[in-house]
Amino acid sequence: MGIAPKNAKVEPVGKKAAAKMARVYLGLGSNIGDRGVNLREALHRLAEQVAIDALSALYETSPLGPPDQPPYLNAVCRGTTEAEPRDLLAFVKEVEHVMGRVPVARWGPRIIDIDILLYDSLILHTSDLTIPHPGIPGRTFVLVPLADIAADLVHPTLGEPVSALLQRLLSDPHEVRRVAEPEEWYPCMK
Ligand code: A4P
Ligand code: MG
Repeated sequence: MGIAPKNAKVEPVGKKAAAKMARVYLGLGSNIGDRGVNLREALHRLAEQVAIDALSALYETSPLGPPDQPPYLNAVCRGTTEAEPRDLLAFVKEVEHVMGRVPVARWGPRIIDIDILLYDSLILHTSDLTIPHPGIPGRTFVLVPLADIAADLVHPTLGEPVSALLQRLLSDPHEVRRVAEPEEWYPCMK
């Protein structure tokens, strides 16, 4: 058996180095089919890579985008994940795909939309991923559910808490109606 050099780092036998966990907030939306079932299925599938620990109430919201589409159900969840940002994007896109989402016009109707709203306090701009999600400050259908679970969370680039961002938006014409409490629409969050 060799002797370890004096300053060598000795890993404890049988112990894996702890993976870095990130805290993420994901926005969920659906306006086709049984919207509640779609959101529940998305949460169920997300649990494969994201340990979900908080969930907003469920909101019915008027559509942003082409007006001739049904209203949305929207919610926001919080969780922890070992996935790096790009891998998390690939994973949420895969969940959308498996659930049968087909590409339509931007902001067109969809079975499921999963947006990465926040990833720790990361600020990232690449061609296919922007974090924080740029829609956060302008959308009541994101800020209202986000405020349910993270009212005091300070937005990494705007430097203001979610509650303050929401206050500014009270004149947003998009209707946001609370339709179910978290434990009512997703009983496993109890
Ligand atoms: N992408 C970049 N950053 C992100 C991020 N942080 N999270 C890229 C997720 N995706 C991100 O998204 C297009 C591309 O954005 C992705 O391929 C990814 O590389 P998409 O989901 O395929 O298309 P989209 O959703 O039509 O476009 P976009 O611009 O992401 O729209 P949003 O912002 O998702 O808005 N009205 C109501 N009431 N409720 C809604 O939930 N949602 C939308 C979609 C429109 N109107 C709505 C709602
Ligand atoms: Mg999207």
